[in-house]
Amino acid sequence: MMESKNNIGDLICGRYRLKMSGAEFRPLVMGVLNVTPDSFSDGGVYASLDLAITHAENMIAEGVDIIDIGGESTRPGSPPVSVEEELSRVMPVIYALRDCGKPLSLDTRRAVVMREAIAAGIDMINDIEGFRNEDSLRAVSESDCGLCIMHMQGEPQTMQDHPHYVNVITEVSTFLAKRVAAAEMAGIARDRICIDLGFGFGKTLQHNLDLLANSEMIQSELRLPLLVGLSRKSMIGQITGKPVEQRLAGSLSAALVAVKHGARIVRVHDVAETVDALKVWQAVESIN
Ligand code: YH5
Repeated sequence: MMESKNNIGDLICGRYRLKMSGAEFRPLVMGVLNVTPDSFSDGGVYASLDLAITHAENMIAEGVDIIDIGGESTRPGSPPVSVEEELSRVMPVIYALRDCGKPLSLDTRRAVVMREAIAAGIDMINDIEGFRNEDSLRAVSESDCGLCIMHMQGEPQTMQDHPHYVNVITEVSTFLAKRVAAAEMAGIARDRICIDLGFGFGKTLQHNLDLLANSEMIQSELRLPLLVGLSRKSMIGQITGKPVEQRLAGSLSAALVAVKHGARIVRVHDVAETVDALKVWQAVESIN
């Protein structure tokens, strides 16, 4: 039988094997767990370990599939966080959630932080720099954790100043293909990798929309599962005219649009609402 263009193999991440297509597949929800005291998304409420754990427990009760722990804010204007500070934020959370029953992802750009998290049993590393630092590829190659390889143009502090592409679709997909090849060269099996177009990371609204509309094509060309992060982002604000605290409806719509365009994993702040939206999607997808 001919292999369908939508057929993407399972994603191996640490202790877990996640189905990415076929009859048992449903789009997965990655819940954002910020442990940054300066985070706009939780206003410092989750600065303490106890509150981060409570947030994680709530997400689990709401049906989260993957928990994405982040200790470094990459918002333009956020103060840089030292390695020690990042470690002191994320490591206690990783230890506390280690046996929560859900795959744990860590949003970090630092190879030393990756190594510590891998030693503590993290299941996935989510690197917004796409593992461009060769030391980060070495860090993950010595483990069996999953990788999320994301595209970003420029650096977080300045990336939204003048985003520029001749062809955003080919530039982003070529970048991802090169990073995937580098990961494979470093001994990382392809079935450990998912890709992310990096919405809002050095992109105008038009760039974001072009990428979203062409997500399915990029995913089928690279033949790797696509993870999409649109939740609460400026793009939603630009489209709806709403401030960050009023972007829930826009974010839910964006999650459904992403899934319509092939996304296998959606990274979101509002887990309960996204799980419901995707249940409605899935009810129609799984007839017969
Ligand atoms: C992502 O897309 N994003 S952190 C600005 C906002 C709202 C939210 C102004 N880490 C991604 O969530 N990892 C982040 O409003 C990510 N993909 C992956 N893989 C930025 C963020 C946000 C930024």
